[in-house]
Amino acid sequence: FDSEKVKVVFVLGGPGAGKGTQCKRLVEDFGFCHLSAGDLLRAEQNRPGSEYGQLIRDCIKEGSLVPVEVTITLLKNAMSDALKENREGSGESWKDGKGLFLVDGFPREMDQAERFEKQLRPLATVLCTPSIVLYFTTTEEVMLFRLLERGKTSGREDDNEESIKKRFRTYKEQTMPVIEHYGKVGKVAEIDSSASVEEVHKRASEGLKKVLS
Ligand code: UP5
Ligand code: MG
Repeated sequence: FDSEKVKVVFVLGGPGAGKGTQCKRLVEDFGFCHLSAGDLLRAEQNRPGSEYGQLIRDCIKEGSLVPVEVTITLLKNAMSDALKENREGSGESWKDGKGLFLVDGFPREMDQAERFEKQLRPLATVLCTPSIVLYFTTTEEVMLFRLLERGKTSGREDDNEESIKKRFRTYKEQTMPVIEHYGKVGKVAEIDSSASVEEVHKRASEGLKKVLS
């Protein structure tokens, strides 16, 4: 494994667009390292003694963004751990050592994108500039339906209609400009994620191969 060859792909799309589901499938096929910013925040929220627990809980419920310092520190630690595990050959992060990070649900606003480029890219001597974005898109109707369905069993405090509406607003106001930015300067693979998981997976694999080539 050569850390010089680490690559980063941002996986973006609205709440419930299917980012997490598709990342899992891509990991099964290709052995990438999947880092979900939302999952890292939820884990930190539940970590006993975390000084950020309440702050994260409040932001997630309100569908607003957790201060970037918190998220970027969690991502940085997770990236360092994955790189270290890989160097030592002990980790599961990249099963076949392809050295590609799927960063799911981040960056969610331009300031976060800039912080990532400055603080985290150098850490892994990460290649691929400008960044590659895998962008899952479907209608709000579909996303709302999926999230309400999931909410019946997920236990996620933001899978209710009120929080979902707020998440949609944050996404449109703060995250869409990030996607437009990378669309202008780099490679964005836009994938219609309205179809079945299987069909979207096919499109995602093709889209990823195209943007990586
Ligand atoms: N499903 C998926 N694909 C399907 C398909 N093709 N057909 C039918 N059903 C499909 O999928 C959602 C649901 O839909 C699942 O039940 C799935 O089975 C089904 P999932 O893959 O989980 O979608 P995803 O896009 O990952 O949805 P998620 O709810 O995770 O999106 P969010 O972006 O809202 O959530 P995230 O965890 O990234 O962030 C949560 C909150 O954390 C944010 O609102 C914010 O408050 C905070 N946050 C930050 O502050 N900063 C960050 O950098 C990141 C998060
Ligand atoms: Mg997710």
